Amino acid sequence: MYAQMVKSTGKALLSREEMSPQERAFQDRIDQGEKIEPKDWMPEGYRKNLIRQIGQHAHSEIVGQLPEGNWITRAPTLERKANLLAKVQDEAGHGLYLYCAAETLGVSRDQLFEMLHTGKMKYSSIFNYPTLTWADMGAVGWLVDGAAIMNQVPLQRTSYGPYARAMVRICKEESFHQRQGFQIMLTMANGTEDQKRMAQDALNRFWYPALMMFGPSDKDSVHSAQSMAWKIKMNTNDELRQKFVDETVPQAEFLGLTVPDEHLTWNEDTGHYDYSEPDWNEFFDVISGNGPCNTERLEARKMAWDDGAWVREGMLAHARKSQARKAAAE
Ligand code: FAQ
Repeated sequence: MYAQMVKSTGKALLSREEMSPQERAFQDRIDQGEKIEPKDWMPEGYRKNLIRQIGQHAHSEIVGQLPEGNWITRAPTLERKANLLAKVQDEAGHGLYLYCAAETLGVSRDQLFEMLHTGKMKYSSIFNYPTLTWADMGAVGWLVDGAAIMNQVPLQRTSYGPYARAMVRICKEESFHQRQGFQIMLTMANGTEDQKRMAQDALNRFWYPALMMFGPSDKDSVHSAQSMAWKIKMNTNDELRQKFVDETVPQAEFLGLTVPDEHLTWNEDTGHYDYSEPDWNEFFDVISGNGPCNTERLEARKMAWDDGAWVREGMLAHARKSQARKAAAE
């Protein structure tokens, strides 16, 4: 796995004295806020760690279409259907920009797919949970896209140029997604008793999985220290999780819904909410492949890959014929 390769370089967090002159000059560029571009020299660990993070991010966008795609045919109105369809298409686009960004680091898209399909690369834990009711479309937009934005807005300033630039458009679109989700929640929370119950149930089921999207607590995060030194990540997992809780709790109050955490309290001293941690055993179980929908999600992706073989083969045959015709004409 790429992450293991990064860890196994044994070069994480070198002091300035331990760095080679080339590594020192690279770190200086990062510290001065310069962007690193594909043809620039970069340490092997930087390249591999970026492939890992961008690749996982791309896979998350692609696998992330499945829980919502499942509801397009069952959306309650034509307007809701059009909005959801547009959102799911946006996620496909995000995956494609991110695969392009990863490709600039010398990995092919086929290799990335192979790593996804064989379980060597992860995708976000959140997409291993089922979407059981229409209210889940509200909760996914509000909470899942809300958490994604919290994480991705700082990534617009990440040190790798192609990744940072991809984030700009992605963040704009995720903001629309978050609002459409919140609007679904608002409608349901102010609807009939049954609709309000469905909205509350969706919040109950998605709250902790949304908190898990930010990754393990800082003490268990293996990549944060090096990724932050290289500005591949701009904040720690716990910092972003706290920010998400602080912004989302007042939104839940506005909806008239209850965050399913009996220990949730505003802390005057810290100026933040105190909240309960997610069940980390569940998190590690889900990212090890044992979540409620892991098998289903991967099967769906593998089937899409296999079903698309004839398109890839046709396009390659067309490219070969065009090349041969061009060569013959010359
Ligand atoms: N799920 O050392 P750390 C979206 C893994 S986009 C699965 O803290 P890191 C849009 C981690 O990979 C959502 N695995 O790792 C949308 C590592 O394993 P490895 C995706 C996770 O990288 C909305 C191990 O645990 N966003 O939702 C997760 O420094 C709606 C140790 O963790 C991104 O990918 C997790 N939640 O921090 C689409 C943003 N957390 O690789 C459709 C970019 C951790 O060694 C519908 N990524 N792991 O085998 C990041 O910011 C970081 O990669 C983190 C994790 C913060 C996710």
